[in-house]
Amino acid sequence: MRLFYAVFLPEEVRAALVEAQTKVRPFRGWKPVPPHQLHLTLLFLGERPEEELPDYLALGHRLARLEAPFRARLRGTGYFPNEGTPRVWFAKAEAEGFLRLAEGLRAGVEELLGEEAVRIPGWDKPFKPHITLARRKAPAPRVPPVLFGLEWPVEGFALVRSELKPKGPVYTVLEKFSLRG
Ligand code: 3AM
Repeated sequence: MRLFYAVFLPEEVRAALVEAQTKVRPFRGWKPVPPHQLHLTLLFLGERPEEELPDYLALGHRLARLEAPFRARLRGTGYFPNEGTPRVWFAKAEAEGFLRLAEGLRAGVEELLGEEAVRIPGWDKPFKPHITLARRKAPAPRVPPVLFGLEWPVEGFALVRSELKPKGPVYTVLEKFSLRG
């Protein structure tokens, strides 16, 4: 199972992001993320054996009991990579809480997997809280930045299954964890 932990977004944040996505819609090379799939990845786990699923569920519940709800801010848009040819257009999000959640999940996964954790794709990359708005599949220009002035309450996160299909990934929320710290 291809798994990741993520925060999904309330309707007003999604609406602002969908509005921003109109900037890339004229360019066929940019593939916007469908509105219901917009999310902020806390930790990507990659392909994991199904028997590990209860461990990842338990980790999510344990962390959610420790961490309190928080407010997050949506900043401007940016590109990964920033130099050269971009692959991803994203909206930057800010909150100490995202860092705490990402760090807590990482520590928990490290405890579960030990040395093997370093084999998770992207494990060595620093956590940069962002919401991917569009992926570049073919040549397409950069678009001017969009600034957001939005804050929203983050009350939970989820464990998500990602299935790679020809038309793009399909996400299924396996479990939601409500922050109760
Ligand atoms: O859409 P974002 O950027 O939040 O990029 C993938 C997506 O993040 C990331 O996990 C999220 C759900 O798929 N992801 C996928 N493959 C990855 C990899 N090999 C990866 N992150 C790091 N390494």
